[in-house]
Amino acid sequence: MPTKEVYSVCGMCSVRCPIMVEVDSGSLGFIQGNPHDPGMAGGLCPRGGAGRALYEDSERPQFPMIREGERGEGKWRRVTWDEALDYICDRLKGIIDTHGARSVLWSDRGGPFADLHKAFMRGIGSPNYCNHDASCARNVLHAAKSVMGLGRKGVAYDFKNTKHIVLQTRNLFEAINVKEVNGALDSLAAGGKLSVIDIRANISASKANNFFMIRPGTDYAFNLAVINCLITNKWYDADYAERHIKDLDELAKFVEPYTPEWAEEETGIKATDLVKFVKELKKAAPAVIWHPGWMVARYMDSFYVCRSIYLINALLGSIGAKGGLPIVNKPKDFGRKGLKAFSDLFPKPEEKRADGAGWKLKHIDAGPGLINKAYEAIESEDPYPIKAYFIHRHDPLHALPDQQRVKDIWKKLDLIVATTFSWSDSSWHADVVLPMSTYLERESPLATKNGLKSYFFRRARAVEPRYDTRADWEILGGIAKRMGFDALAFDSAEDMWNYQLTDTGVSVEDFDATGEVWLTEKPLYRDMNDFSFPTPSGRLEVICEKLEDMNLPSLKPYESPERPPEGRFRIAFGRCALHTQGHTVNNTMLNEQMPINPVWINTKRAAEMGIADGDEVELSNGSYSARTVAFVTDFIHPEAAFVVHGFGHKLPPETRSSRGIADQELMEGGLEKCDPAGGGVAMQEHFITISKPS
Ligand SMILES: Nc1nc2c(c(=O)[nH]1)N[C@H]1C(S)=C(S)[C@@H](COP(=O)(O)OP(=O)(O)OC[C@H]3O[C@@H](n4cnc5c(=O)[nH]c(N)nc54)[C@H](O)[C@@H]3O)O[C@H]1N2
Ligand SMILES: Nc1nc2c(c(=O)[nH]1)N[C@H]1C(S)=C(S)[C@@H](COP(=O)(O)OP(=O)(O)OC[C@H]3O[C@@H](n4cnc5c(=O)[nH]c(N)nc54)[C@H](O)[C@@H]3O)O[C@H]1N2
Ligand code: SF4
Ligand SMILES: [Mo]
Repeated sequence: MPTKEVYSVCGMCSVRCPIMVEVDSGSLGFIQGNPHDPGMAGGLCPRGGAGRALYEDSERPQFPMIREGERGEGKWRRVTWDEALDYICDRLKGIIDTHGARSVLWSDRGGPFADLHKAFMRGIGSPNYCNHDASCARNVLHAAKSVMGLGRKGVAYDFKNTKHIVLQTRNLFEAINVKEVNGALDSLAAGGKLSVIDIRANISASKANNFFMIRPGTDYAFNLAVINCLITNKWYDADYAERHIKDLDELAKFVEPYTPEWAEEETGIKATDLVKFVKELKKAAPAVIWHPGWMVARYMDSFYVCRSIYLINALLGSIGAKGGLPIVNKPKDFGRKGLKAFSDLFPKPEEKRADGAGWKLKHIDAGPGLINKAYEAIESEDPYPIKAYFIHRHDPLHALPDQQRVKDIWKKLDLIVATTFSWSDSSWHADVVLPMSTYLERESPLATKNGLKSYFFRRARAVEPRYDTRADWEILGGIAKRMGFDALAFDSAEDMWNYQLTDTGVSVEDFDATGEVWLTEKPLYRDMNDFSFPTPSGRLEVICEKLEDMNLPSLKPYESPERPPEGRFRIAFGRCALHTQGHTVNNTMLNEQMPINPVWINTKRAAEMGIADGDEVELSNGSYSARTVAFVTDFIHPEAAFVVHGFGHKLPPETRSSRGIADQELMEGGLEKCDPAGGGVAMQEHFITISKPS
């Protein structure tokens, strides 16, 4: 049989790059970036290349299981799919009879396929669909909405055409999105500039024209001084501001005290360097991308840092501009119909959300809500009891701070169902484990990627499941059928896709050639003279009514972050190119490349403690401690200790993933610490010690 080329979508992280998978007589061959997608240039990141090791991994769950012993004890009974789904539905029906459908909670990883999950929750009749974003980009989303009325994905990053990229708490070249990296490299090759504001010199900094090593948690001070500098020197785009920015005078008044000289004291970055940098931005404007950040669930003021970034982009005229943050188009902007939503199959539940999003917390987007607030509701039973919990492609015990606290809250749940493709702390702690086929062995619903050009894309099944695992549409369809909302129980992936393609003028076969169906040939840049933002005023808003109504300031005065107490460090974390969150550390190929997460320590502080590069060290917060090796460097701020997130698992079935530091365990009491305005968990508000084990 000749080699078959299957066009599909990577699933090694949430970016979902287009891929081409070679399949030889039914067995998995080489995986590469989709050569037909110009943004990919055939390339993949190392994790994408390691998909094969996930598929082959015998240490992932291979069949459905029901818990026999205590939660987390690891005593499982192997069952058939019918037994597992019957068991879940029996329990679910009992819970719904007693507590109502609203007592069912769902959380997932979000993303383009989540419409199926939302529809599932509608079918159940519960409003409590949550995603993981309180621990990721919620602050960015809310900041975007408060300024532009658009979500963070309502604007694109036009890397290819930009003249100056600013990365602040954003490590583009290690926290990877392949198309964005390729676009940014094109811009740099064409003479574009890169500035990095970070607490350490990461790989992005190694490519930068300007690197500012900022004191951890003082980004808001830096940005207020940038705004001050733009306004006082009249370096902002006055025509754009006149047309698009509301309440500029209030912003000008607010930033008056926040001069570059004032900021120097806070951030450690010289006022003269800041001014020089702002002058460079003025020169490149409006083709500037000051990235608003991605993983910003870090500080109590992270939301305001993001807001200040959108305001800086606005002052530079970059929002809507070519080479800046152009407005994202949807299928309708190209005269095309979008995919039919699964959520349209069922009415929206009328009950209020348990997490308070959209009613008690009026400024919080009710779409995916806040999972940490839903946990508060589990504990308090206010506004009502939550008794069943579906954890789908989500590992909250690893992704949220203070695992013990979360486990204690979960004691109030009568049923925990985890759907996962690798073992995770959360699936190990569930009542039923439903093993999902890896992205190479399953189809997903069709999805849309919106941008300057929009397209539909398809994840196809490249190979048959190696173990007794299923696709999510098969799993959820199986439950839907048993629970009596059959509309979500599709007989085949084709049936599901055909439903989605209703009236779009596109057919399933149209995906065969490249896996993608483009809805336009040419990128569309909106004419900003003609554009109104979807805010109450139609303009970019310095003062946001929704916040003010909640007694939250639109312009929050700066508060200096606490310095670490004597002998302590602020715990900081991030990503590396070789791993995805907590779910690749056991991957044979990636673990071989990086089996442990060293801790970055500043040279001077390490010397004071007698720690040399490569020494074994212990990190502790008093109740949790773990060991790793020291990476001693001048290139990290002395107040911070940095580790890559995702390590230090305690999972019996996995033999490779236990080394290193589980940074989330160093955040005792962290579940309750969150930015009240943006909703993000503030995970870098914790101090730890580092010592040499005796
Ligand atoms: N302390 C600390 N906490 C953090 C972070 C940090 O840096 N430090 N990072 C935060 C960020 S940015 C994020 S996005 C979250 C990430 O945390 P989560 O949202 O929990 O996401 P992942 O760890 O990517 O995946 C969760 C689980 O889903 C499973 N999985 C992955 N892909 C699939 C799939 O396609 N199908 C199914 N069924 N299962 C799948 C994996 O096996 C994994 O166990 O954590 C956040 N929490
Ligand atoms: N390889 C890889 N790529 C990924 C992922 C992955 O797991 N692995 N995950 C994806 C996901 S879910 C997300 S959310 C994104 C995350 O993308 P990013 O948010 O860009 O990634 P991080 O590495 O978490 O953080 C970026 C930088 O913030 C810095 N930082 C920490 N504290 C501060 C501070 O106080 N001030 C400043 N200015 N900087 C600070 C860190 O040193 C780090 O270099 O990556 C995505 N891409
Ligand atoms: S960035 Fe890497 S791991 Fe993520 S989807 Fe793309 S190729 Fe896969
Ligand atoms: Mo994330």
